[in-house]
Amino acid sequence: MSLNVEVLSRAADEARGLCMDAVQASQSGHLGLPLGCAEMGAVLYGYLLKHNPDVPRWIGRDYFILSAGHGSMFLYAWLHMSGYDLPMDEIKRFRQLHSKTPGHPEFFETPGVECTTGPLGQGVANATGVAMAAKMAAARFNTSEHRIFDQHVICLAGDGCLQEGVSAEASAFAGHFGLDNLILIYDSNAVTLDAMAKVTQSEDTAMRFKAYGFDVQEIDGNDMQQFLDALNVGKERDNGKPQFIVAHTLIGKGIPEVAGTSKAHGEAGAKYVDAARKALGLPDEHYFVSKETRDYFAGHKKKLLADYDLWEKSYQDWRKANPEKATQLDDAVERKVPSDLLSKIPNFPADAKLATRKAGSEALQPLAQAMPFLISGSADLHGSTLNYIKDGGDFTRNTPEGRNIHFGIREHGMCAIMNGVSYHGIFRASGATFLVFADYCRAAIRLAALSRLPNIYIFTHDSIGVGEDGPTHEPVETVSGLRVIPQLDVIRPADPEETAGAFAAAAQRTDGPTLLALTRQTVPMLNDIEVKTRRDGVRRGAYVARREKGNLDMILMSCGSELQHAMSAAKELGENVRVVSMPCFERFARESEEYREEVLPRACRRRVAIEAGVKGLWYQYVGLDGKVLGLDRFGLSGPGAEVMKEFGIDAQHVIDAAKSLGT
Ligand SMILES: Cc1ncc(C[n+]2csc(CCOP(=O)(O)OP(=O)(O)O)c2C)c(N)n1
Repeated sequence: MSLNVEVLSRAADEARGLCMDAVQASQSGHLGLPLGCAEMGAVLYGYLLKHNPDVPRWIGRDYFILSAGHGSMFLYAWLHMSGYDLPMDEIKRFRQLHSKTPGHPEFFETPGVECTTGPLGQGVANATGVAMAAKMAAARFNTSEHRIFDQHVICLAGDGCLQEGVSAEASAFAGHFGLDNLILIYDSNAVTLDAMAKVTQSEDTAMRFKAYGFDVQEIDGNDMQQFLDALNVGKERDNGKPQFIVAHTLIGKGIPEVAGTSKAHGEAGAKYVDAARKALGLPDEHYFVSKETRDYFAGHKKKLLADYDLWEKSYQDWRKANPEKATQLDDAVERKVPSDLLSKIPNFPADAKLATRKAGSEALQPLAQAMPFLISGSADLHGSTLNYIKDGGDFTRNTPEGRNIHFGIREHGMCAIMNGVSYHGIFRASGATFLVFADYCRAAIRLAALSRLPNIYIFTHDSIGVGEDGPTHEPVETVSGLRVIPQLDVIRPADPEETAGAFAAAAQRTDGPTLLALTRQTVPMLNDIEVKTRRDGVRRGAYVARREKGNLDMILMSCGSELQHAMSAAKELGENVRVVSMPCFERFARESEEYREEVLPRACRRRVAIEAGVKGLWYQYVGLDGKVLGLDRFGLSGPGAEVMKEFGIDAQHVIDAAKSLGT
């Protein structure tokens, strides 16, 4: 079937009309991209994409990711036209409270929205992650008889996305690992927000992507046939190269007063839309979609559903022929995790002397066996982060079934790619680096939290205990900085058994990401606390590590490598002192009021907390009457134990602080 340019051109203009109406009504939002890319939207949603509007999460679909999330109305208009559960009422409520059409696309909020985008560049890396996951899925599940996974990942990005470093990290990764199922469309409209793009960029972007290992085509993005031809070439070229299509478009096309200028970018064109709508041949009726367009998309949907049925038939045959794989796939899609994970991690010897990163390495192996879809990457630090899955193999262009991902020194890219893997919906993504570099990852971690992606961050070298590498490598504010991200669990376990609990808790949490903060340095086994208590306690975020005898007189609290000091201090301070281990503030906050009161009884206000980092967040537990030991400054270069001593991170200082509280 050839492209019905006439009908789709009309549809493109009507999509323009929807965007104009929605932006005009909300007096906010971006007109430029939806207007400039309308022809491309018509080709994608009206012709090329393999998808099923009735089953948005169909595992066999093509993925379309709008990296330039500010152009959200582009997506909403085409999802609406395509017959997703996105009625016109929602288009009319663009950017209004609790609508399905939020300012920027949000995963979960709108059927058909694959990723949360808006922070520029992220979507390019997400698309890379989806493409990698699609390769991994094909390698694991396709058989010589059945190609269940045979899909393309199409990403639309603008100048802004490609200026952001994260897209460069991800694209270099995509080129290197030969993700030829990725098609990146560059909406090259010569305009950014403040000004013409030439004010800030003069590189040859096509050459840049060629250098990354992409195949490059250059087209007029407002010419539907050219665009379709380029997409088809891109889809057919299974040559180990991702595809880059430079699509020259006219930003704000349809509003001559602003088209082609930076004024077209936002909502400035809204005041001209009445005339613009007329010039496009649209009637006075707002939110207008003609019967011809409706009929076309209804017909197209029928075809999509017929294609889906064909796939479904082959899928059912595959299930019959491969029942084991089918069960695995079901489990993966449902994010099923064995409930007895923790018991699969052997106890550590009571005399073990391990860093929690090393304990983590040992905990990871049985988990990886029990969770075949867990993948583990590192930003060139597997040797230090110790999260390599033994016998898991490496992901390479020739071995896409490999479970260890070598992200290279691309922390931001790694975390944004991990998001893509999670959006794809089959694999559990874990990734590692030094904790201090979490700042490089923060934008992606924040989006994982917002989108409730079940990523696991295995971040090591978690405090001034890092030592000789000095303050550049010693996190002091980082753990607290991460704790304030909503929906992110930060777990800082105290010893190997708590580490086992932390890994199991992270694996079992599927409604959001978990960050594990692990030590570089050896920590003692806290044998005074029952193994079971240490392991299970982590799940609840905080627990009584040492119970007072007699009346409760004082509470010492801590986490990570400093819990040992609280435990030692308690011994000195007497029987009436309780120690509370607090490996995860967020988990503790989710516990019932009763449990929290049980662990930290309100009546006891003599409290001391110790953590080798900034103190602020501890005051919520310590209160005005208590004391916090930590450091509100950067660390020092020197042997780790000496740096800890220099800043008073030891049992003696806990004892002194406790004694200074008075009665
Ligand atoms: C990380 C990030 N920085 C800044 C912004 C604000 N912003 C939104 S769109 C935009 C300009 C993007 O230019 P381009 O990608 O060319 O989009 P177009 O003008 O073509 O719509 C900026 C700076 C953002 N959304 N994300």
